[in-house]
Formats: sequence, C-alpha cells, structure tokens
Amino acid sequence: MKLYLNEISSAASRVRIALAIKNINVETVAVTILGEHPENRSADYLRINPQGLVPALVTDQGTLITQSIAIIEYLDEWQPEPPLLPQDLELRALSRSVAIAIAAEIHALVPPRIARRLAALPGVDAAVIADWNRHWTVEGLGAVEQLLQTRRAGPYIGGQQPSLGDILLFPQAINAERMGIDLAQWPTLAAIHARLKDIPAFADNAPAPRR
Ligand SMILES: N[C@@H](CCC(=O)N[C@@H](CS)C(=O)NCC(=O)O)C(=O)O
Repeated sequence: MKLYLNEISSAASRVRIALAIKNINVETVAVTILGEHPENRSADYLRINPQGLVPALVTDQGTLITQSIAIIEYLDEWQPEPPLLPQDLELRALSRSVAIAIAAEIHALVPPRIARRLAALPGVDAAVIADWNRHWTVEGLGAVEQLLQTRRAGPYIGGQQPSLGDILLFPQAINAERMGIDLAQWPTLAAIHARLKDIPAFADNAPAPRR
C-alpha cells in the first residue's frame, strides 16, 4: 500500500496514528501542500487523487481510497485488531460523531485551500485568516466538549481504548494549542488529549509544526 501524505497535515496524521496503532507498515510519498505551487494541485497528483488532498491511500490492488475517516475504517476492516471502533453501539456512534464533527465542522473550514481562497478576497490579510481559523476551531472544539460530556466514564472517547474519535481529536487539539488556544477551557477534552499524548502511536505521529 502507498500512502500520500504531508508531515504537517493533520488529516494525514490521523491515518499515521491508525497505522501505528495497528502496526501496519506502508510506503509513504510526501506531497507538498503549501506555497505557490503545491504538489497537491499538480496534474500528476490530481491523476492519483482527483480531489487533490492528502491523505490518499492506494491499495496493493491499485484502488484509491480518499478521506482520512474512510481510510481508517478501511484499515480497521482489513486488519481488525486492535479495533478502532468501540464494541458498544452507543460509544461507537459517539466516537464517529466526534470524528465527523472534527473532520467536517472544524478541519474542513481551516485547510490551506480555504486560506488561499480567503487571501484572494479584498481586505483579507493574515490577521483575518488567523481569526477565521481560531473562530471555527474554538466553536467546533467547544461543541465537541459538549458531546464528550455526554459520554460514560472511561479514559478515552469510546471507553477503555483509543478509537476513531480520539484519532481525530489528537491532531486537531495540537493545532488548536499551536494557535494559542487554551484547551483547559474544555476539561473533558483536555483530559482525554493529555492521556493520548502519553501513547507513542499518537505522540510519534502528531502533525509537524509549520515552518
Ligand atoms: N476531509 C479530508 C481532508 C483532507 C485535507 O483537507 N487535507 C489537507 C491537509 S490536512 C490538504 O490536503 N490540503 C491541501 C489544500 O488545502 O490545498 C480528509 O479527512 O482526508
């Protein structure tokens, strides 16, 4: 299998964490996503992933799998141990709710392509973009905290083991901290995040800071 990624990408970090938890090795191909001519917009990469995003996984059969959640669920079904979704149906749903809340309602509003588009609009400078990113991150993680407060006890979102929701929470919380957002305002989220930081599969696969 071949995984197209970038070290700063939080969406790719999710897949790297899942691979580490499952101890699966794949070939990786780095694709730049910043700058004037990022490789993710090149004709060569668009032939591989027409959406022009990382991560993208190409299986040994040559099938393209896009979208980090779909890739993680594919890996989980391909190699079920250790499972990345809780057995309990309600916790399973919660884990997915958190994952989708992060992917669809936070991350989708703050990637480089959104910043590039905003920067092209009149009157939008770096400060406006920073405010935009911060706004959607604070609003989104605040909603995740509310969701997490509904959950039953357990160290992680889905109970005793880290699951899909934790995998999406980790890089997003790191990005929030890098924006100077204090996670302590969300006590449940902050406690789970602190526990995840102690797990090598998470800590070793955090998104790299932007240089
Ligand atoms: N929903 C997608 C998001 C993928 C995504 O936006 N990836 C970012 C990096 S974190 C990217 O490729 N950005 C390139 C760009 O925005 O131009 C997923 O979960 O895989």
